[in-house]
Amino acid sequence: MMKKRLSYCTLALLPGVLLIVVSVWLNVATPARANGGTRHVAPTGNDSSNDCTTPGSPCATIQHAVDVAVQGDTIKVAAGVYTDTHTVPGVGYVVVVELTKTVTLRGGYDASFSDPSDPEVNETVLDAERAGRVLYISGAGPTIENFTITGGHGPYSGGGIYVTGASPTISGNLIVDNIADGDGGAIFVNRGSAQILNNSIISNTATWAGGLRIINDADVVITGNEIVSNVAQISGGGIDLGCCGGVTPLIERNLIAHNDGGSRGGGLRVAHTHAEVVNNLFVHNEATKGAGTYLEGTLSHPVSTTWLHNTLVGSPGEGEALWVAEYVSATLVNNIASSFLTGITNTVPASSTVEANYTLFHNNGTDYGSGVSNNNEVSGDPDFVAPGEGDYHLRPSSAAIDAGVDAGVPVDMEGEPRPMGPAPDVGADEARLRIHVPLVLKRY
Ligand SMILES: [Ca+2]
Ligand SMILES: [Ca+2]
Repeated sequence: MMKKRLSYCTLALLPGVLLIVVSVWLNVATPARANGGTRHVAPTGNDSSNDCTTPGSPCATIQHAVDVAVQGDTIKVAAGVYTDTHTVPGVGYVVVVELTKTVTLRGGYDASFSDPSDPEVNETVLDAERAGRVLYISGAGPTIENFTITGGHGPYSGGGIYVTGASPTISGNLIVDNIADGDGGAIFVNRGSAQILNNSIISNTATWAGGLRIINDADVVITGNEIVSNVAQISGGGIDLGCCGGVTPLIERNLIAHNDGGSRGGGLRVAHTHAEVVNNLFVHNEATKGAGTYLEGTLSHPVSTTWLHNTLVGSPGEGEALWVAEYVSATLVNNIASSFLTGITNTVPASSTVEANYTLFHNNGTDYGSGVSNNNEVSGDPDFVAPGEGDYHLRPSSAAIDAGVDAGVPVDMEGEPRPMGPAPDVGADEARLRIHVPLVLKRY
């Protein structure tokens, strides 16, 4: 880059004839740009003797493009439905795509493969048709974005996407209607790390963890997702974090709504590990214990969790925003718990502590029980804009506005700056400043 810039500067100073000579030399010296870094896949394509590098002659299957790709390649996939399941050699899993190299896999293209891709217009569906999982990722750091991932069936863990010992970025996908017989209907992450960003994770089912299952100290970031209507029979409807406390997964700016966690943890279950939970909106999740969230540790793997600026809304007379079982240390600052049977319940005060600061409890049967240290409580109506329509922004009359304390969170659930006005708002939304036009400007 530096060299190129230097060439332009030098050229500008040269007389015309010399300029032509140099230009000709540059043209000769610069090879035609190879297209090897980009591969192309379309339903109309052909895999036979095809390295997928020519947009006009794409490959037919994503797996073939992955197999011929090298580290760092981008594989562009055109709109259509891809159902080509096959067995991963050595592992025996049936998948649509196996990824063991660091490539970018991106859907949402039209037949010309021109950027940017648009999955809304060019829906690119990976459908395992219940023959196996959709994606199996191990030992690499690929990016998977702008796909619809559906029809997956995990014989045990991971219905849609199975990640083991890898560090993928999974971004902008619709992950819908996948099933795991065991845990992780949508995504299962074992060890490694994963960035799970801005996906819609909807209507996936499993025995444990209907949506996301994270275990064995996988260092995950779960940000900006819609995690809705996932079902677990036993625990963790939306997200289920498991063993072992070596890392602290971050759950930030997600909508976690209408998930069913069976016995424990409708929206979220955190068990035997840590979690930082920031700027999330939990709405109408269900479980026998902990409709919003269920926290449980053991003596050897206690739970330590920090909750900043979350809004938890239940169905009046049902469930708990937060159910705390044994060996939990929970610190809460600037949260809203509204319309639950019980806001926060600490069922084992002998081994668990809950410190709640600047909490707005509203419309609960009981706000909190014994074993909850409640300080600087905020009282009043959060006065959401239109909860019946899923709009949990704060009205100007909300008791949550400017009622919080600086918790070091610089944005709100939608990425707007925090604080606006004199102080941070309690809950996931920071209400936009009302603009007061100064008198002097009103004259003009
Ligand atoms: Ca404010
Ligand atoms: Ca806002």
